[in-house]
Amino acid sequence: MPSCPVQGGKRTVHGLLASGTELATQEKQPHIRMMFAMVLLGALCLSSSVSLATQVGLSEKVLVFPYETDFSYVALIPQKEMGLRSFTLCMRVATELPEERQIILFAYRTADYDELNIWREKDGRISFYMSGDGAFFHLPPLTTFRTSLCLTWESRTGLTAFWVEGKRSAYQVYKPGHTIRPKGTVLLGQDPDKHLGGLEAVQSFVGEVTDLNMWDFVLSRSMIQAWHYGHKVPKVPKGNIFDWAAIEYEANGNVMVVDDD
Ligand SMILES: [Ca+2]
Repeated sequence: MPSCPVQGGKRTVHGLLASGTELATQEKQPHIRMMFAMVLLGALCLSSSVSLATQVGLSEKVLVFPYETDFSYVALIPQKEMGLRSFTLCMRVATELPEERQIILFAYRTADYDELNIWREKDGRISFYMSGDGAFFHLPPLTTFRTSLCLTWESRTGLTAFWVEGKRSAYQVYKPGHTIRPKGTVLLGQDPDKHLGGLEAVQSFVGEVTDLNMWDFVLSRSMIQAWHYGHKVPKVPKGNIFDWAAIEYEANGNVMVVDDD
């Protein structure tokens, strides 16, 4: 299927394949079977381009958000509920957006709260918000070249830091005792002002994201540095909330999944 890059969509593709098999066994005529095959192929192409079929796995792939929109996003489905008292979140990100432009880099929202949002602010600082006021960091600027960016936070102490190219920022103490609430939605590309809505083009992400991984604990310095250099298990544990190689996601709008060349 050269013109139809289906990424192994789970629910939709399985459903279509199952019904296609039933039809094919009922009808023995070869040309009829061919027709079913073509219909099935067409349905698969359609489902990959217009629906929110869940796809699985982005190993060696990059998400490209080519335009500023208020509708393009990728929803990420976590492997476990995100009621969190600590985490490490890592991704590689590149953008051409001008320096003074706000950019949403990661948004996890429940019905009433921005649970875990990462921004580049208008003044260039990188910020981290959990349900209210944020923590702001002066980091090297995001550019057209990929930056490896991690964020760690631990509720017991409140210690939080960004890690750029494997190097840690100064710690800040942010919301000790806080718990991130479960049962929300993670979006890349857009900041929802309400759960599953209120998207604004002027805050959208334009650029590339790859290798996003998340753990429900704070990785050690050596693990974060190993991740930065592209190492995997056993030097870096697999993400137990998001593991890029096995990540479940739903792309909407103008988002491209391309080979990481
Ligand atoms: Ca907003």
